[in-house]
Amino acid sequence: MNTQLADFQECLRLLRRIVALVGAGILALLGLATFRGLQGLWKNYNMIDLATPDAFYVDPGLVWQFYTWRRHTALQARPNAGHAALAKLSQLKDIEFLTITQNVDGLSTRAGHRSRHLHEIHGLLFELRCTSFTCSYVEKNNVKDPLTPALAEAAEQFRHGDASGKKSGELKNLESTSATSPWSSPGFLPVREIPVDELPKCPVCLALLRPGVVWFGESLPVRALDGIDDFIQQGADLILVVGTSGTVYPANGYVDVVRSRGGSVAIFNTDIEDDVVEGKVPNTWAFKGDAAYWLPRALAPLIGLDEETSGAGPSSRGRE
Ligand code: BJW
Ligand code: ZN
Repeated sequence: MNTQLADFQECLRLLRRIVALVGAGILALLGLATFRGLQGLWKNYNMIDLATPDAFYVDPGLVWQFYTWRRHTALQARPNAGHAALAKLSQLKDIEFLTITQNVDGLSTRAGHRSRHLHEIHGLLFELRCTSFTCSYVEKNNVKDPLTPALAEAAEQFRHGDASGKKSGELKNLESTSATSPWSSPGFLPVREIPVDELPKCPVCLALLRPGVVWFGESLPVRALDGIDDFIQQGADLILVVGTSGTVYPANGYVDVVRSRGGSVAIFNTDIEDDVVEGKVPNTWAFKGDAAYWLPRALAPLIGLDEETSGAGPSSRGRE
């Protein structure tokens, strides 16, 4: 039993303005890889190195194969009890609530999260943008999988739980965690070279399309940043910090802003510093374990705990 749960829940009843900052850990046990954890590899590439404009400029075929895998795995995944808990919070009438998600998988929306209380600050896998400076083509909610025939292998190799595209027996030889999930990284397998004209093209100007996500060095959507600033400046009683390493700017700044304005912090993560877990950091609660397990339980006084939020699958098991 988490010793901080009762204390958190007692305070929770008094709070009216809540922010959630969400990262890849909310879906880690669904089999989707986090960026900086042990699974943060795609083939022999560090996922972080592929999330840059430079990587796309140098080898768009490589980066498109990576995002084909990401799109495919996100389409296969289903929102979990953590997503459901935040979605329920967004639907409450007497709580002012905002979710800032760094995730690009669209799972919050699929869980029923109210869109006006949700900012997807790193974009979406299912949005496509033209790379030409003179063209403003943007396509939303494109779930075609794969986007072009040349990308079929990057998606297809996971469709049957066979990350290698080879016979299932050969999968065991992969040097990665890939054998544990049909969605995990395909390990150190070679990447195909795909010519640019076989990649997704803009229907307006025929330039290369790119995923509508925010890479390092790129600016975040201004409307989202303004919306978040407005909300936090009016005061937030609490920030829920859910499954994020807090290493990426500007998302990582929101915790300190809320705290400096008198708000409390509740951390849901498998990896939390001992001081916080031991309750030594003022106005900070720690729920160490799977966020998808702890989030609905911690928020139960506000959202109730039903089948949807309690979660029945293995993804919701808590670890303390
Ligand atoms: C669990 C769990 C379970 C596991 N339950 N928990 C120096 C040089 C260049 C740039 C910079 C610089 N200093 C600062 C910058 C700015 C840069 C930045 O922050 N860099 C730092 C890395 C240093 N930021 C930017 O460039 C941003 N733009 C910007 O700032 O523009 C202005 C500017 C430009 C240049 C200089 C200065 C200003 C844009 C950032 C865009 C980030 N994009 C990505 C990719 C998105 C597309 C995609 O998904 O492919 O966003 S990177 C990646 O990191 C992704 C994530 O959203 C983001 C955050 O990761 P997250 O979610 O926290 O995942 P992990 O893996 O890090 O953590 C998982 C956590 O879960 C861990 O804590 C686990 O313990 C936990 N966990 N299982 C609960 N079951
Ligand atoms: Zn175009």
